[in-house]
Amino acid sequence: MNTIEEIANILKKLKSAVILTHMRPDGDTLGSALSLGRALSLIGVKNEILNEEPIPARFSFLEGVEEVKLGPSFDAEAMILVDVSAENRLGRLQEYFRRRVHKKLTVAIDHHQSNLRFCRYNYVAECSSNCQHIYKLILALGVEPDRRIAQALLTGLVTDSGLFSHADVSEETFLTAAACMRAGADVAKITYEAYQKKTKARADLYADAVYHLRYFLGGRLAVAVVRQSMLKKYGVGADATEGIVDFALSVDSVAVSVCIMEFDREKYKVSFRARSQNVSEIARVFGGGGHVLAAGCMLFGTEEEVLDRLAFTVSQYIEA
Ligand SMILES: [Mn+2]
Repeated sequence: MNTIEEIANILKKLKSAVILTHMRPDGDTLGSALSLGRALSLIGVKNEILNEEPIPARFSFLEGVEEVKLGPSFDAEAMILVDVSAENRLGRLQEYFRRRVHKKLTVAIDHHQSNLRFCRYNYVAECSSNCQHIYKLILALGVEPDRRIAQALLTGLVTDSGLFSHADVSEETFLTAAACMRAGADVAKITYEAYQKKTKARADLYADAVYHLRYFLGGRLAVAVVRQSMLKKYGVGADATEGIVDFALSVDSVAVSVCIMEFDREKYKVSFRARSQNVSEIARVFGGGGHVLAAGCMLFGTEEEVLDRLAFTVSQYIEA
């Protein structure tokens, strides 16, 4: 693995770069990309940010987010991946990456312990949000964060930490947040816009999923099910499921909470949360990965088959 200083020295020498973000973009991958992109521009490195889909409206308050593109507009010297733990997390941009990976300089900055180190240069260390790493990288580039950089960084810090509530929040998380505040970031605006605010349709989906939570293993496993029919009924997209799995973990008997979202017939996107249990290990059984306390995978089959497999596998890990 490389150090932040090594990564900074590589980036400083670039003429141009494309910054790649992960599918179902969140505040951390966008905050990482927007702040790093701005810092690179300030030191004269031409760059653009790509995501496989249009950015959700709740991030439209972030300056520069309107310039995030679905595909490249120039042939960049390097590809920089932020908050991307595996190639398949790029979604449709995976092919773009694969076609260039042997010709271009590739750099990854990530905070997922499951990161596969698939770039030429990698800085990977587990922490609360990738924006913590990006803050250090920006300083190593010799850039003093301005208000726009601070706002993007704090968005990653706030959202990935669940409003500074997760077990991996550290002293460094708060010190980085303090530096963002000093540079003019607006924490109340970020918290409301990127984390709390939801449409009524999304609130309705949330209420429905929470009302129908299913419990297994004597209440230690809670599963929220979101079917295609529910997304249609409330007129919301897949990103509307965010937060449901966190609610399920708040029930006092629950050690592991799961949200299964049917994204296609008999195809489920599965999210795990825990307070102490290593759910990254459980997700890996199904070919997924993530963080110790927040992970994900895909599962295929009918809803009952998926629930059976989940309950069985979680029972193998959970302490009796
Ligand atoms: Mn992240």
